Amino acid sequence: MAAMKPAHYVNGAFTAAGTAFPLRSPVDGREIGTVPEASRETVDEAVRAARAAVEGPWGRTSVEERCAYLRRIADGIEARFDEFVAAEVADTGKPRDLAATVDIPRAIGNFRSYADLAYGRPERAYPTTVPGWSGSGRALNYTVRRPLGVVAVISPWNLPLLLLTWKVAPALAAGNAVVAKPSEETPSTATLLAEVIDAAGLPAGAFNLVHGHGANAAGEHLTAHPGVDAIAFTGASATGSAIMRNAAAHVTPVSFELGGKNPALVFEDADLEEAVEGTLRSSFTHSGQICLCTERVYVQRPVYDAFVEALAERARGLRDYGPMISAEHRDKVLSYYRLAVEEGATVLAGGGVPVFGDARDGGYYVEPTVVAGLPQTARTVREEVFGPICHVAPFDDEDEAVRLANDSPYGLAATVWTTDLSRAHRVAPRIEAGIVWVNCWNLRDLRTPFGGVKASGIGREGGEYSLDFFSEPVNVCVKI
Ligand code: NAD
Ligand code: 6OD
Repeated sequence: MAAMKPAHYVNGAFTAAGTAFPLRSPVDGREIGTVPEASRETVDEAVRAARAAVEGPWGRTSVEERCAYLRRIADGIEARFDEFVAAEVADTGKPRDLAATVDIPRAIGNFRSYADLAYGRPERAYPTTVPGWSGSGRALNYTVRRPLGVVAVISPWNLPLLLLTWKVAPALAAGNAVVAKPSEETPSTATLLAEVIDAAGLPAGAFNLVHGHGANAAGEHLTAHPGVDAIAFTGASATGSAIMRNAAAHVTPVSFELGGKNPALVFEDADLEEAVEGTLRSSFTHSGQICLCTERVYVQRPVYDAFVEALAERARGLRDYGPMISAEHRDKVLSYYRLAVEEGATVLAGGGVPVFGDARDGGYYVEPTVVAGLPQTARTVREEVFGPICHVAPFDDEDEAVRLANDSPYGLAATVWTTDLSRAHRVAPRIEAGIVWVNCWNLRDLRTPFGGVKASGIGREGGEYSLDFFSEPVNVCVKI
């Protein structure tokens, strides 16, 4: 494959300004391209271009025009589908099938679904009567929504195009101009997206892309910029705190989708085979590098042994999995594999580095891992690993299951496995999480609220929730 050449896209023009840093394939550690690091000046130029777009032709577009642009962008990604898939696979090392069935189709879906939603969105009106008011005392109140202005979008490396477009599409639909910074690990599909947006003919400055690192670099220059009106961020909780400290200086609103330590509850009445298969998917899809992945599994005691044996056996049999994103992340995940043992865990599957006997041995792979036997206080049970590891523990009754699920600093997603519908409806609302799946995992409807509680985030995105975040309601009161 040709070397990756990510470029910034600022004010409708591509530029590779800035010092270049290497891009490595997680599959074998080879250098596959270089990425330009945006300087403070490049970021500033992008923010100024975005401001000019909001105050210029982009700011005067109607919702119908913006939705037409969104559909053109979706068509543009679709027309270059294979290129997008290849670029996502090259940057992340994820199985091609995953990129071709989830990442790229979902990115297309993000543009189409926000075009549908923004176009058909009703606003409220309130006919008002105020008795005793001097005059008629009658009025019509109605609400209109205005864009926020210049929006910064910061995205992570695990689902690069999916999570970038998940924010860019609603931000543009609502009429904002965007300055986006994708992860330094995965710049390629973002660059292709800029090419598609350029070809779709959006006015210069409506969408800008800058590459680079986070702390003390492009990410921080952008999120601390006084010209930014809102920040939509997906990434680690610690990064969210750092961004929030900078945002505080200008009281910039934030929407945060952060880390998780997601529980799965398997009740004795669950379809055990489904629960094992489902947990295998929820713990090991994309090698555990999805914020929604299960890292804590609680199983009701009568079916505990059978479940654990089946899950460990299936985990040991996994073959077609991708690497960790970087050597640094691989080392972090392996440090948790060692910590689990130091804390007294029994390793039931994996626990090390696989040997393939080919080029992948130079890559950043770790084995899918199942451990058991740790107390709830163990760091392995409390801290997000963001890799293919889950800890399994028993519980006795519903109350204990809910208590264990909620005993976490995080609260993003949970999974409940049961054939008892009443139990499902009883347990789901008691779990402190933004999303609870019953007998399924990551079955997504893009209109639903998405986000977490506690250290897992601030606010909700998805459907109208995103359109709400990316706009301000203005109430107009007209006297009758
Ligand atoms: P990260 O927080 O290290 O980086 C995310 C993005 O933030 C990158 O673009 C990075 O360059 C930028 N960044 C880093 N420091 C910054 C700073 N000080 N100021 C501004 N920008 C900065 O996260 P990651 O390693 O890319 O992704 C993994 C993490 O993201 C995990 O914790 C995972 O749970 C979380 N995540 C959450 C969701 C969700 O929807 N809740 C989705 C995906 C990933
Ligand atoms: O599916 C989504 O919309 C979404 N935001 C997924 C996030 C996954 C986290 O890694």
